[in-house]
Formats: sequence, structure tokens, C-alpha cells
Amino acid sequence: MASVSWDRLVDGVLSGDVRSLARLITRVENREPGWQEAMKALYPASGKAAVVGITGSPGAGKSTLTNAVAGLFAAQGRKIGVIAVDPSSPFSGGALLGDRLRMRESAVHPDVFIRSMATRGALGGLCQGARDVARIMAAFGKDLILIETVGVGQDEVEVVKAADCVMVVLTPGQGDGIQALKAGIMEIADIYVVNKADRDGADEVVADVLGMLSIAGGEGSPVLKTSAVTGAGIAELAEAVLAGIGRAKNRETWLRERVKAEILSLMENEILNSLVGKFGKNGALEKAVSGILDGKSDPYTAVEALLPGLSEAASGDGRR
Ligand SMILES: Nc1nc2c(ncn2[C@@H]2O[C@H](COP(=O)(O)OP(=O)(O)O)[C@@H](O)[C@H]2O)c(=O)[nH]1
Ligand SMILES: [Mg+2]
Repeated sequence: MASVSWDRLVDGVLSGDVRSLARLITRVENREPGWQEAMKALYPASGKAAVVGITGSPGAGKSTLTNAVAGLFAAQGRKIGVIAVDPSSPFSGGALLGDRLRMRESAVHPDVFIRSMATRGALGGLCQGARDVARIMAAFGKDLILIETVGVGQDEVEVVKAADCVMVVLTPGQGDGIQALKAGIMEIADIYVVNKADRDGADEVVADVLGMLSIAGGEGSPVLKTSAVTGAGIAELAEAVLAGIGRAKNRETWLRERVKAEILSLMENEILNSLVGKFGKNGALEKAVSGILDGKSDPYTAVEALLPGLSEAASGDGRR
């Protein structure tokens, strides 16, 4: 049994205790019994923070940029949390440590709270996991939460989709840059950043993005050049982020969609977990697998047998 009660951790988080923050995040991430009660208790205090998604190809400079922007915001007196969603497995851990160190080493401000999350293995899903961690940080008193994630997989896209403002980080000479945008990131980006502008070719990438935006009807989105190394353009980027957050607050339908998406993702997990638990325990799942492998059944029939009446109910609703 855990030594410290949820109540004490919740109180600790609400009163700004960093140790409680770290411990409560771990327990919620591990979905320890009682996690929902803790999230319910924290929820009312979590409404004021804004979440910023930072995405782009590996090596584009997301961590370095995140650090620079976090430092600038912290120096302005804002309370900053950082969530680094790392593509490495929780077991290899190499890149995870690398990111953490990079952020720590150059951390401009001691008050910036940094938390890494593994991409795979997040109980309850990566997107919900990041959302929970951001919410806990908000209840702790963070004003702005920056989530860094590699913009490749669908899960990662879902993570940044839930943010109030999304920036995509590109670099000069990165031929696949625009390609990556086409793979779903383009539609959700509020700010385009061409980082490593201290190198040749940044203007060409800016022109490419502007050209793409004019075709896609996305004119007006800021396209900014930065150098996380020299600090050029960081202040402008920080301003664009705040402006982007301001715009998000006015998107009422988008806010509704976001809340709906969260309810559905939590429901999906609850339903799946309870079914997997039930059919795991009574052996029905293994029996169904055997039936299919023996050629006596197929996956469609097996699901119908496991969930009698469910598909009819769903299609009936659909027709109405
Ligand atoms: N020249 C240059 N190098 C940069 C810049 N930003 C980041 N880097 C370097 O690019 C490499 C990858 O940066 P990192 O922040 O880890 O990229 P991430 O994988 O997107 O998080 C590191 O060696 C950084 O020092 C920049 O603006 N200019
Ligand atoms: Mg990184």
C-alpha cells in the first residue's frame, strides 16, 4: 500500500509542494486505485492554465526551443511546466534522459518544472496521460504548460491537438519538413517556426510554408524564424504563443469538441479495461482466440458473441 494518502498529495499539490506534485503525477500515470478521485479534487483548480504544444521532426530543436521559451516566460514571472513526450521506450530510456538533461543543463530558471513521459506504455493512452499531467501541473499553480512531442505518430498528433496553441518546428535544409506537415500536423498548427535560422536556407523554408499556407487558406498564421542557439526570434515567438492562446479562448465550438474528445477517450478506456478484465478473467477472450485459430469462428463473429446486441444497438441509433 502506498505510504502517503491521495488526500495528502492532493493538498500538497494545491499548496504548491513540488515533491507532492512529482509523486502525484507518477501515481496518476500508473493509474493507481483512487486516481480518478485525485483528478476530481484537482480539477476545479486546474482551469486557468494554458497548454502549448511544440512538435516537429526529431532534431529540429524542439527541446532547445522549449527551454528557451520556458526560460523567457519564467523570467517574466509566469509559472511554467514542461512535459517532454519522448519517443523512446520506457525501457531503453536513452533519449528520455538526453532530453531531460538538455533541458536541465540549460535551464534558465529553477522554477520550471519538467516532466518526461514515455510515448509507449502510457496507461489510459498518451493523450489522456499528457492531459492529466498538464492538469495536475495547472492545479499546482502553473500558468503555462509546454508539451514537447515528436510530430510523427497519430498519438503525438492527438497530444498537441489538445493544446490551446500549437507550434510546428521546422529547420533549413530539412526536405521532409513540409512533408511532415502534410501528414496531419499542418491543419492543427497555429504557429510555424523555422528554427536554426543561424544556418543557411531558413528563408527558403519560410517561403515554402507561406506558399503552402496560401494554398491551404491558412494565411495569417505566423511564420517565424528563430535560433534557439543565439536567441534570435525567441521573444517574438513567445509573443506569438501568447497571442495564439488568446485566440483559442474564443473558439467555443473547438472547446466543446475538446471536452467531448476527452470524455470519449476516458469512456473508451473504462469500457475497454472493464471488458478486458471481464473476458480475461472468465476466459472468454482466450476461447474466442482459439475458436478463430481453429477455423471455427472469425473475429467478427467472435466480437458479436462477446458483445451480444451491442452492434445492433449502435446501428439502430445511427439510423434514427
Ligand atoms: N545551429 C543551431 N542548432 C540548434 C538550434 N536549436 C537546436 N539546435 C541543436 O540541434 C540539436 C537538436 O536539438 P533538440 O532540441 O534536441 O531537438 P529536438 O529533437 O527537436 O528536441 C542539438 O544539438 C541542438 O543544440 C539552433 O537554433 N541552431
Ligand atoms: Mg527533444
